[in-house]
Amino acid sequence: MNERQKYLFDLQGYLVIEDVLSEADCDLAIAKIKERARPMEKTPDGYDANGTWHSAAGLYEAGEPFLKLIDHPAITDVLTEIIGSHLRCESCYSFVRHRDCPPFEMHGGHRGGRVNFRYDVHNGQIYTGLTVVSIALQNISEADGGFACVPGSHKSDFPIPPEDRRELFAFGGPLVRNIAAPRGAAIVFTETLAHGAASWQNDEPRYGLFYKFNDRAAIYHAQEPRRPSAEAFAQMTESQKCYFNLAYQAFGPAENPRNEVPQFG
Ligand SMILES: O=C(O)CCC(=O)C(=O)O
Repeated sequence: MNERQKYLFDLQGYLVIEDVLSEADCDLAIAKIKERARPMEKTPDGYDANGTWHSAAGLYEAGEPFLKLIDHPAITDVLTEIIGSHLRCESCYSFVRHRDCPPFEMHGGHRGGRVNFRYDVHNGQIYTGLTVVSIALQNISEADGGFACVPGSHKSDFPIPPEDRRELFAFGGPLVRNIAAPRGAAIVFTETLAHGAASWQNDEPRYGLFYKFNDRAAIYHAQEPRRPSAEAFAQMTESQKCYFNLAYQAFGPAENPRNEVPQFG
């Protein structure tokens, strides 16, 4: 993580890393997501999806480019600096959203959430928890909608007052910014940041691709249902397999005391 990245991440709570995937990788990812996408009845907020939200899972089984994003150096260079030296990949999925879809309401936005939702800096070292890597498989402009956040809100010590949420966390409102990203970029953001997704406003659907990372010793999502299949593990390197180990830091079994060798696959 270079000084510019550190400055921007600390200031904003998110960072856009360009040129993570090539054009060909983006095309391949979109083609594989299209094959796997299934309609969702409800959005994560419980809105009627009305045919505008689809999701795709089991992406590791589809091979590249999904596997290389588990430990892509341009991404892990940043994550190991802001989360910790040993990482776990908590989940990987795609949401495909069509024009005029319901939003993904704003969530997060203060650092009082203990291990998974925190943000601090001491002696030049950033400490955060659950972190999202959102891959832009298309060129995304602010007018398109999609990922939106309140830059800087990861440092807030206070939750938003409930009576002010509707006004202050409104998409297009006074605080919330839509974030543009070029094709092939990764948007890295801490879940502690106030963020969500504005309704998509482009005729070409948004093929969102998301990875969630945590310290290997911490956990947010249930692991079992998200663990890659045997078919997926068979395609991974030993280093990639370690990202799916159970959560512990040290004093593990004799053959893996510091959680550095693959536990599954
Ligand atoms: O669709 C998006 O970009 C927002 C994703 C999001 O809110 C999350 O991963 O928690």
